[in-house]
Amino acid sequence: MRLLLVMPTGLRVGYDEYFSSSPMGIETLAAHACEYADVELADMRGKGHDVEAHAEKLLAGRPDIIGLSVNSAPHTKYSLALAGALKRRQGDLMILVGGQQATFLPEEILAGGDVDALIRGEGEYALCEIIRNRDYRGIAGVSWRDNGTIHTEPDRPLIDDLDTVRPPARDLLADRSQYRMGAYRVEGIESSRGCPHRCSFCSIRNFHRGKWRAKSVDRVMSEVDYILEHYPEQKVIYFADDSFGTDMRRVEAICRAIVERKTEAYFWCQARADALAKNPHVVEWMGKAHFSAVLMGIETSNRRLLEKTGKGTTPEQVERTIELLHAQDIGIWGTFTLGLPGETPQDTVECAKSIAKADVDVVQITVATPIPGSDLYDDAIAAGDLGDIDWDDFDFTTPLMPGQLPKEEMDAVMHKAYLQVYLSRRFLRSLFSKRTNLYRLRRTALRVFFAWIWLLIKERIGNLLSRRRTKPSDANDAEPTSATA
Ligand code: B12
Repeated sequence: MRLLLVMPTGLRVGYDEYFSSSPMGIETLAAHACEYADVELADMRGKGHDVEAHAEKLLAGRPDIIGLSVNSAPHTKYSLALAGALKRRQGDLMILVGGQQATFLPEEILAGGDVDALIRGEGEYALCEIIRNRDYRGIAGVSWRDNGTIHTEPDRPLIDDLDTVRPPARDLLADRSQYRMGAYRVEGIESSRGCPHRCSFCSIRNFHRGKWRAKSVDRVMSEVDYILEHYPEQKVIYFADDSFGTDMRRVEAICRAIVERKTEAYFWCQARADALAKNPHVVEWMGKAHFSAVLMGIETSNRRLLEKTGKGTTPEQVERTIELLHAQDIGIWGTFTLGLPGETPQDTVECAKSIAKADVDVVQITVATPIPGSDLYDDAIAAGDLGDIDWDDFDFTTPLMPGQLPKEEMDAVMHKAYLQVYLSRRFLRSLFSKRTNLYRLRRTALRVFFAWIWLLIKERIGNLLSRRRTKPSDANDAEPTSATA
């Protein structure tokens, strides 16, 4: 039995070119499935959107089953088109789909008729059962299609002991040079799953049914040791958890264990401001353990809007955390959200302006997007706000909800905010600071920023040229140009 697991390409705006980490979902699935099948992995990110050429390539090894990881909204349209192209070429192929986005859209994904079955939630054990049975019917956690009828098997219980989840089969994607952000080579570790909080814009709570589960410190460290041993190059190890700081005693234990390793590697994680602000001594341990960046959802400076998200953090906690992290020479990758429900056009402009005032080292601004599995999505569907959905528009820069600024205005506000951050005197001066991690991170941010500007310029030029080439009569049939094409 030959199984090919595929990480589809996603955003058309070029994200994959400047930050790509290895697809840990399919690597983890492979580590389990290889007991029952010959497994291969394909990472299609950053390789354009030509589904016909991709299908041709993927079928070269005559797989019996192909599994697609539809992990974010921007993967959806490409994945469904790819499934069609695969099925047309090889009718007896079994096509499976899973992932964060797919889990919440079984009917829509199966309705097209090219995908045979969809695995909701964690995929390790359901996938192994499918391979063993050579059938997807009757397996918990699976939705499948038969003659136009969609069958929904009961939910599969969450994996109780995460230490039983095997480490990702990194060896199956041997060329890891592409997994980097700017100058940093990155390797990820999933040390926990889920998040106990309830932010209106996030889907993780529903994906993991409100539970947060963690691997043991020993188990986490065995993955750290594997990476240190097998990838000796200078690198960042990032914890891909949604909320690494949920148990700060565990964070301290991991940091102590890292310190014992005396490694040169850097560490990144994603954590909330409240957890860090309340535990300064753990932040000190993070400094000792060589953490060089923390991704933190700052969202908005507007207290009313922040409260409405249900996130439960405060602007004061954010400020305190920035001070604590900077004191340890740990950079902050701050993510900000514009267009939150209840935000007026004036609020949007003010929130965008305030981003430059936060002393953050990497800035990521997104537009509030109603992703499936989130409260925003449920509310938007209930209100009939989304109309005909084009998943390519769910790129986190396109306003989709009523009350948000129109695309062109939102783009202008966002671009101005980025310029105000990265060209500010404070930011540029800090590039020469003595705090090594901070200036390294800021230089990387600046490089990524210029790469992004270059992509925007290329996109604009492409749009202009294609408009010129398109006669007015067939303007409606014109394909949107893509920066990655
Ligand atoms: C690390 C990460 C990234 C990394 C790399 C992701 C990657 N695939 O390599 C980076 C930083 C590049 C990234 C980028 C983006 N990400 Co991201 N990312 C994550 C994060 C934090 C961890 C992913 C991970 O490795 N998990 C660990 C593995 C083991 O779990 P998994 O991938 O979910 O796989 C399991 C199941 O889903 C399932 N499964 C998955 N695929 C398949 C396939 C089959 C066949 C089967 C049977 C099962 C199955 O089984 C697996 C094992 O249990 C997740 C949140 C999360 N905790 O998962 C967000 C998340 C997936 N990302 C998200 C988003 C929005 C994005 C971006 C669009 C952000 C942006 N604004 O640009 C981009 C998209 C990039 C693109 N190419 O399109 C959202 C997606 C929500 C949605 N519905 O759209 C998530 C859920 C975070 C969130 N709550 O908002 N991301």
